[in-house]
Amino acid sequence: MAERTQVAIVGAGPAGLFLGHLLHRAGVDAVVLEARSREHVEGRIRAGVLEQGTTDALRDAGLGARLEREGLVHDGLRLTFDGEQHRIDLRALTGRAVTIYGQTEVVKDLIAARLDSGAPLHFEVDDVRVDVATPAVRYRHAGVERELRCDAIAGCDGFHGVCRAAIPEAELATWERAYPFAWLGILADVAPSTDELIYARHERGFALHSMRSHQRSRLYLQVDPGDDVERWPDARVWEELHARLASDGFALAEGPVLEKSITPMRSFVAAPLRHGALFLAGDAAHIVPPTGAKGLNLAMADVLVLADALIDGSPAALDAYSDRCLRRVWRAQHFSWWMTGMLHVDPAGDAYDAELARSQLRYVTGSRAAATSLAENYVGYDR
Ligand code: FAS
Ligand code: PHB
Repeated sequence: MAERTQVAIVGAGPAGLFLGHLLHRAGVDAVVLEARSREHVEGRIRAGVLEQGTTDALRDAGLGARLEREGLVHDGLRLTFDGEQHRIDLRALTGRAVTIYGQTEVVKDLIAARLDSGAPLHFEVDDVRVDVATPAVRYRHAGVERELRCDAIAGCDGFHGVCRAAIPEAELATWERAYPFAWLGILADVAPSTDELIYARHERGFALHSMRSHQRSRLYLQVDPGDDVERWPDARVWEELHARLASDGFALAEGPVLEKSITPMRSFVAAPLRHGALFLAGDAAHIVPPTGAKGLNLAMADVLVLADALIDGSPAALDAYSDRCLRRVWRAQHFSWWMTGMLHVDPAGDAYDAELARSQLRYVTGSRAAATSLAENYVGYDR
């Protein structure tokens, strides 16, 4: 069965859904194809921090209502090391803030908007094949083989998707960095013990106290990359969080653990982001360690540029897409790598590495210039 649209979007994560939303508002037809079920996509617990550029874009696109009601605006963040907690005043240093609003909620809002619009969004498709030359996307849905002819294909199918592989290896450059640690994350049914995020470096490893609401906490621990959640009963997780987040005057409240998972950590970039009629956006093109809270925000920023280029449709706009995104992507790559190195304990590291990290932490919490550098990258740097 042959169908036709202007843009075939592969993937209904934040990138694919937001692209579909922006194109629909501009009168550009698109079909969103998603491998998993709606329940699975809406149930994934991932990012939590939205840059002001992301929240502004969501509001401008008519998606700000629940975000306004439920998003938690944070003017600062905390760094804990050597038993002391230090505040980085994002608003005073940059004039901007960040908003805590789970990626899960962003995806639910985007799916609801897509379904309300009546524009095509197909869940549980399989065997997706990308044909850049035609261009077309072939897939099976409800047991029926389908062909979607289009003018452009948006590869928004994440790191493990199929779109990036449709670019010949000889035409694709990739850069990758593996890390000797991963993050164990928990969602706990307990009010946060802090009103701002706490990033902690401790000799036992990194920890992060984040949140999803005034009733739900989101916390992370550095663990070994090959670690298994079975080896992390709740009591052991809380014991490590208490030890690593400890500072004068801070008390961590425990609560029922609703979700527990281990996320591997990598840095990755593929370039160019365009190959003929195929355009990569989000995790399909780049991955960062979550220490800098950049992954989701990079995906949304790619989509803003890609939507403009597809709506404009001129060769110049389409040609400029990749380079315009890669400058911002590499800035976020460096910041995420730098934050990760400063806050995590490398198992292969030595006492000299530990002193370097402590010195860096003293510098960013003691110097306005150094704190400003961290702050302007954290709130989003796109110059
Ligand atoms: P996504 O991976 O979100 O979406 C891709 C979509 O494509 C998925 O729905 C997938 O099912 C679908 N798909 C894949 N193959 C397909 C195919 N062949 N056909 C059709 N559909 C296909 N970022 C942060 O900033 N902070 C965090 O704490 C954080 N934690 C994370 C934890 C995990 C486990 C992961 C994997 C990522 C995390 N990230 C975090 C990064 C994350 O938020 C991503 O940056 C964000 O999801 C990127 O969005 P997309 O590019 O839309 O990719
Ligand atoms: C989260 O709340 O999930 C979160 C916050 C900040 C990060 C990473 C994850 O750097």
